[in-house]
Amino acid sequence: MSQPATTGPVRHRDLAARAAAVLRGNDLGGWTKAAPRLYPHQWSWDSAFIAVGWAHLDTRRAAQELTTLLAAQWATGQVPHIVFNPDVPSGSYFPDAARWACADLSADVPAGKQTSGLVQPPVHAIAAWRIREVARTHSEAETADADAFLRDLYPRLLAWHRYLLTARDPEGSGLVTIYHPWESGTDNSPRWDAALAAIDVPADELPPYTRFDLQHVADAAQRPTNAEYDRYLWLVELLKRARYDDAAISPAHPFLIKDVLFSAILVAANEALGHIAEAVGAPGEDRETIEAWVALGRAALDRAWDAEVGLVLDQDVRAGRPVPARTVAGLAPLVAGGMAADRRAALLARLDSTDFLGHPQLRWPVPPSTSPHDPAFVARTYWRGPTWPFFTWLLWWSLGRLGETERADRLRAAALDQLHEIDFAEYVEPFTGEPLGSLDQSWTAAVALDWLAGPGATGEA
Ligand code: 9WN
Repeated sequence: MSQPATTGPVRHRDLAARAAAVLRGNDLGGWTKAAPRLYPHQWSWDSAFIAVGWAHLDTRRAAQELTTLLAAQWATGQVPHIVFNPDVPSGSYFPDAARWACADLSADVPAGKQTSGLVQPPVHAIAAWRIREVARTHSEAETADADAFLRDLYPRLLAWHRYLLTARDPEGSGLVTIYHPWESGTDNSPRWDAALAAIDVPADELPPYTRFDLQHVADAAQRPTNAEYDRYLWLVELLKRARYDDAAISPAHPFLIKDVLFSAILVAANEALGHIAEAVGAPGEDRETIEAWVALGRAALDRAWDAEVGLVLDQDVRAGRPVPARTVAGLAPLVAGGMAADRRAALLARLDSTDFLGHPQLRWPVPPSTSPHDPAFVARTYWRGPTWPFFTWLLWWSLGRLGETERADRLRAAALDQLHEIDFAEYVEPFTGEPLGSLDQSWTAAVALDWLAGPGATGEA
């Protein structure tokens, strides 16, 4: 859809109105589907970004988004990566609730909920705290409601983070272990290529399946390949055999990776949880625990630095070696914060380099998911090159936290320029600006709303 030839504040106001319409269009009352057709369920980390967007329309609705998601939290503390919408006709998304069979296999699933058996990066505490910050700018009544929401959510968030720090890090290393590429949220990133290639899929043991995702994109090349899907589905079968029990999964699972981006998000989320703990008057003991988690995560990210690659690297636990992919995940300490001055300078230089924002062919200076210099870079394929607006938001938010205001402002300006031309696409070809994947993707609209609410964005503040 071409945009009307408006400029400045009017152009931005129009974008905000269209973003709000996307969220409202995907709203199913208490929760928001990730995309109109491709993703008709509630996704975990999408929900957190979506809640940040809702906050600018209605802070109570924003709170409800997270409350609904966390109501599906397992007894272990894990927050499932998908909460299934039981009203969606079969054939809408695969793997569906029946294929996961979580409630049949695990007693930890809350009664009446249909969920997946994986997790996604824990952005939720960050979103919960941001809702409260936005509420404070609105009214005392909204702030009081936001405080009540935080009091209700706090124990669940604490249990969620504790699960990640224990069951997902039995070594106490400060880095979270993921069991599946879907847990990273960056599904077919080159980060996972070597580990996936080492997995043999016994054709006679993998139950047959039909992909529905390809019906919703213009070109199958935008999505992961069938070979990748076979491995994704085989990993799910293995998790089912272990009845989704962490103790049973850990020793033998063929995909065990310490994910630096996931771990960095957990550090930032623990900082947010610390603010929440203070706001709700949590015991001092909790606050000390949370502070220790922050320090543990940062120290681990410091050790994950690879001087030769100039990025932090994931650690493949099974193979016993780091994963030398050049992707945005390598910039993870910028999200975690608190690094030494020389490391911070090196990471910022890397961000500005032709690996990321400084690449001369970029349509807009927003980060490609995989560096165009990585041999596995593919401009139109999912996590192998395209830019993802929600990820640009995460980086922008992180730069702001680091006090890198000018960089953050530049990034927001570029991101808004992009948003005017992509119909709230899920991801975007970095050189041509072609919108890819689903249009009207909820988290793309949500981050647009957050950027547009910020000072200067409308030209009026
Ligand atoms: C699998 C919903 C999700 C995002 C992920 C993104 C994609 C699913 C898929 O869509 O993953 O979880 O079917 O490809 O990679 O980050 O949460 O938007």
